[in-house]
Amino acid sequence: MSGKVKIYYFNGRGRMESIRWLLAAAGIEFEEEILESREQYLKMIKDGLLMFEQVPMVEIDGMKLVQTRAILNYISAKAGFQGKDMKEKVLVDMYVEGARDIGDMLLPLQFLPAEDRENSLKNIRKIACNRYYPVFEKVLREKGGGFLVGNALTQADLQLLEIIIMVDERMPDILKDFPHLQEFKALISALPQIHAFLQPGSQRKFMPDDNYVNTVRKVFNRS
Ligand SMILES: N[C@@H](CCC(=O)N[C@@H](CS)C(=O)NCC(=O)O)C(=O)O
Repeated sequence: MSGKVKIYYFNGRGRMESIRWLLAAAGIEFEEEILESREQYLKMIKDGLLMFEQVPMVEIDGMKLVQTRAILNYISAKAGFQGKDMKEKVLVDMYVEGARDIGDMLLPLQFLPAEDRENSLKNIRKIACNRYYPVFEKVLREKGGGFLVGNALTQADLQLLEIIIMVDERMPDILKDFPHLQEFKALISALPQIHAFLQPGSQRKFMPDDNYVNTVRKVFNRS
């Protein structure tokens, strides 16, 4: 790999967190440029760093990559996290997108007025428990546990674990009726690179707070 990987985003999870997970799981070291001010963001645009004037942006292998899914797929391909053939890859992609459906519901949560968050959480819980978690539970049950696809770690395992942990943080009892998901969570969390990433002091970010939301609004000049 030419040069060190550098990622450009806010000091928070948002769309960058899955990329951090993937880099950590792949054992690829990275440094972060934390976006804090509008001036910094405008300078990045002026300098031609952001193709669509958006972050996440990741400098890797002499390229400046944007678009979250494209970045995730590139790192996954490098790390061998895409399954062993096309049929495994399409399953990986389906599971990743399914897990991201839940992530996409969580993403705007902190940006909602405080009084609307509770309702939104209830809705996320309902959808996760009735639609998405049963699918993953069934996949794991029928496989007899282990990884979601094939016999090796893929992007699907990482994406699902990230979502499970994020949802757990807000609803700690949500896995009670999903024994295979509980087992999966324990298994993948114990893999050495993941275990290290889950420890305090790693490059994993915390749940978004109002400070994070205010910074994002300031940088993008939004109310
Ligand atoms: N499709 C893009 C969307 C990226 C995106 O919307 N990023 C937000 C921050 S999380 C952004 O830069 N917004 C600024 C803007 O769109 O003006 C991706 O998946 O990376």
